[in-house]
Order: sequence, then structure tokens, then C-alpha cells
Amino acid sequence: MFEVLSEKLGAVFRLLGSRGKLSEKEIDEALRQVRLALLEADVNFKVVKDFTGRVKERSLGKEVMESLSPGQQMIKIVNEELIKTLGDGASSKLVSVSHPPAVVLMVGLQGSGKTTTAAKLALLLKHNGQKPLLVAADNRRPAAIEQLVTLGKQLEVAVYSEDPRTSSKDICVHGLSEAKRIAATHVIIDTAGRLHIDEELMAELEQIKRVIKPDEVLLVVDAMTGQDAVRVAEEFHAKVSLTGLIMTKMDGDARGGAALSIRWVSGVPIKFIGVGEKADALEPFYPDRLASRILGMGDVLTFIEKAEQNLDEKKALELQKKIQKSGFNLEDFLDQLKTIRKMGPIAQVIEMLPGINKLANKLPDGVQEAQLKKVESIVLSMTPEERRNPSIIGGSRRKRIARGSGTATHDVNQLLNQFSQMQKLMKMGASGKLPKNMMGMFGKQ
Ligand SMILES: Nc1nc2c(ncn2[C@@H]2O[C@H](COP(=O)(O)OP(=O)(O)OP(=O)(O)O)[C@@H](O)[C@H]2O)c(=O)[nH]1
Ligand SMILES: [Mg+2]
Repeated sequence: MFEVLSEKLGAVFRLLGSRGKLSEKEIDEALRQVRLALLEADVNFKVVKDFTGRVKERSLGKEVMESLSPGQQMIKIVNEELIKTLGDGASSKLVSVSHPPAVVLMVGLQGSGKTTTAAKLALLLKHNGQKPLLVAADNRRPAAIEQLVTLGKQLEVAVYSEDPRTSSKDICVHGLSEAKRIAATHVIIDTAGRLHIDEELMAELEQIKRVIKPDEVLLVVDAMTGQDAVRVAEEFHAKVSLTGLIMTKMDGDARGGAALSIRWVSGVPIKFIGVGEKADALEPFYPDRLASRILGMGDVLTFIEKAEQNLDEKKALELQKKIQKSGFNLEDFLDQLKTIRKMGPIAQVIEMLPGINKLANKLPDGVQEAQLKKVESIVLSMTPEERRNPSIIGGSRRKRIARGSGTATHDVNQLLNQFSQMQKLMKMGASGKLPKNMMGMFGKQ
């Protein structure tokens, strides 16, 4: 998602960034291109108009016209206004309640991803040390109950279900008592979907709301349905008062307009995004991160968070200490490689990194994976001593390592050079975060 938009905006920015002073005409032309790119990405036209209006007003002001690098200033404004459009300052956290359990009602149209997302949310809460209970209140299809029960088993999250002949309202009430009995921190209620918004669905949801008084009413919308998703959000919000949105299927190839418009049009904050079918493919939503992803600045923060989740804490601490002492060596690097591997397909990881994401698109499938393997096999062909102290690796050792790893000597040279650069960088400002430089090792070459 967002590739085309990102590419088009990137082209406008490259042009702007290279300019000295900007005339009003040049600003207008840049904004015209931005407007076109947004419309092509299926962003709601009102949102586009509002957005470009705000950017234009600020661009003509002092902060741009009198600045030394007007192009850069304008990019900064686009970034800030995009964040505003996506919901600046909105918290992606679920509300906290003084008397648990917090009650979360999941609503949405058929197939939008309610059941899957309910389970994903439960898993996320569980990972954060909470105790969620899932409630199968979709009694329309017996298979729906089974789906949730199965997911609960897989993820080791408790599920409350009963005979589908019980009314959904009663299932919710009973589920709530069960949550209190087991001292759950959150109750997540999966409800039935409909093909279209109809009176019956709304009446049922209103009834459930009245009896269980949810703390959160989260609408699950499919990002692939484009502007329909925006309309659905508006209608649901008008009828049942939503507290948040979850956009699913953000991993799909939709143009992304829905995600960009929905907050501004509906006034409801996006709290999470679904980025895949697997149970861990749910991310808290951060407007600033999405904006920088769209503007091609990569998504370093999400990347770092992912890395942190995968690195166990003790190791991370050790590593941080090492880096602070500048003792980061190739053995640690090998550890990091393994961690990166665990984070998912390398292409997806690379996509989050600034500068490198463009490159990732251009490489044929499997290339990064192959590069990663190459780097790994080079490091594996070194002796532990060499890994701990790469400076001892002279010419003959380099030849031996190349032979051992089935690579050429210049591959080994390149890796060692890049590694020593990285070490220098770490010395300069070690913070314990993965340096983006490190990724250069797999992509570029
Ligand atoms: N690629 C991708 N697929 C998703 C995502 N979220 C849900 N899905 C898929 O969407 C399909 C529908 O998901 P469900 O959770 O069953 O949807 P639902 O809203 O509960 O559907 P009903 O109960 O029939 O109304 C499933 O095949 C999910 O795997 C996502 O973020 N990315
Ligand atoms: Mg369902």
C-alpha cells in the first residue's frame, strides 16, 4: 500500500528539495502535483482540498518564503499537515478503566476482519501482560463461534461461547460475568457482520451497547474497500458512536486513500492497523509514523520496536552495554542477523527503512534474502576470534573466509569495510538502536 503515492510525492519533493528560493508559481505547481497524487491514491476529495489548502497557506507564509531552504521547509509542512490529517495527538491506546474488565465491542461489516482482529487484539494485550477474554457473540453462523474458539486455543487466550440459539445480547451479558469471575482485564466481544448497514444490525448493536456499556466500540474496516470504508465509518459512528477504528488489510495493494481519509472525514481515531493474516499482524497506529512511511522517510520507529520485541531483553541490555563500550563485534552482528531474520521477510523489514525502501522495490524477489544469506555465511566462515576482533583479518584470512563461504574476496572486503564504518558510527553516537547503516549491508552491494 502507498507505494505509488509515496513514489509520486517523492518525485515532487526531490524537485523541491533541490531548489533555492521558491516562487508562488513553483509552490502552486508542486501543490498541484501533490493534489493529483492524493486523488489518484483515492483520498477523499474534501480531505485533499483541505489538506492542500492548509499546506498552501503555510507555504506562502514567512516560514517558507524567508527560509534558506524553502523546499525542505515545504516538505516539513506537508509532513506536519499529513500527520494532522491522520489524527495528530490521537492515542492509539485502548482506554484504561478504573474497574476492570474494560469492555471492548468489535463491530463492522461482513468479512471486514472482526473475528481475526478480536483475536489479534487479545494476543497483543496478552503480550502486554493483560488477561483478555474473548466473547463469541456472533450467533448468526455457528462457524463464527468455532472460528473464535479455535483462534483462542491457538493463541492460548480464554474464549467464552455458548449455544448459538442464545441471543447475542445474553451471550454478552454472560461473557461479562465470566470475565469478572476469572478476573480478566479486558473483554473483547466479537459480533456478527452484515453485508450492508441495516436497521436490524444497528438495533442489535444498540441493544448490546445498552446492556454491556462498552468502554470501547471499535469499528473494523477493510482498507481494500477504499472510500466505501470511509462511508461505513461515518454511518456507524452516527448510529452507534464509535470510540476507535481498526483498519485491516493494510498489507494489501489498495491505494491507501481510505486510510488517509477516514479519520478526517469521520472524526474517529484509528487505533490499530491490521497488516496480515497472522495473529501477530496488528500494529498500534501512529499518525506520524504512517506519514513518514508515505513520504518515503521510512518507518524507523516501527522497525526498532519490532526488533526490540524480538531481541530478548537481557540480550538487548548486553548489546547496549557493548555498543556503549564500542565493543560491538561480528559475533554480536551475527546475533543481530538472526534477530532480523526472525522479524519476518527481509523485504518487509527493508521497506520500513528510510532511503532503502525505494531500493527494495527495485530488487527482484529473493535478492535481499540471498544477500542476507551471503553476509551470514561470510561471518559464519570466520573463527570466533576473528569475529570478536575483525581487525586481525588480513589478506590471507580474507581469502580463506571467501573460499569457506563460497563468496569472492571482494565480498569479504566489502563486508569488513562496511562493518568498520558501522563500528565508527556506533562509537560516535551509540544509543543502542539498530543503525540504519547496518541494513545497507544487505540492500546495496
Ligand atoms: N491480508 C490480511 N487479511 C486479513 C486481515 N485481517 C483479516 N484478514 C482476513 O480477512 C478474512 C475475513 O476475516 P474475519 O475475521 O473472518 O472477518 P469477520 O469480519 O469476522 O467476518 P464475518 O464474521 O463473516 O462478518 C479472513 O480471511 C482473514 O484472514 C489483514 O490485516 N490482512
Ligand atoms: Mg467474524
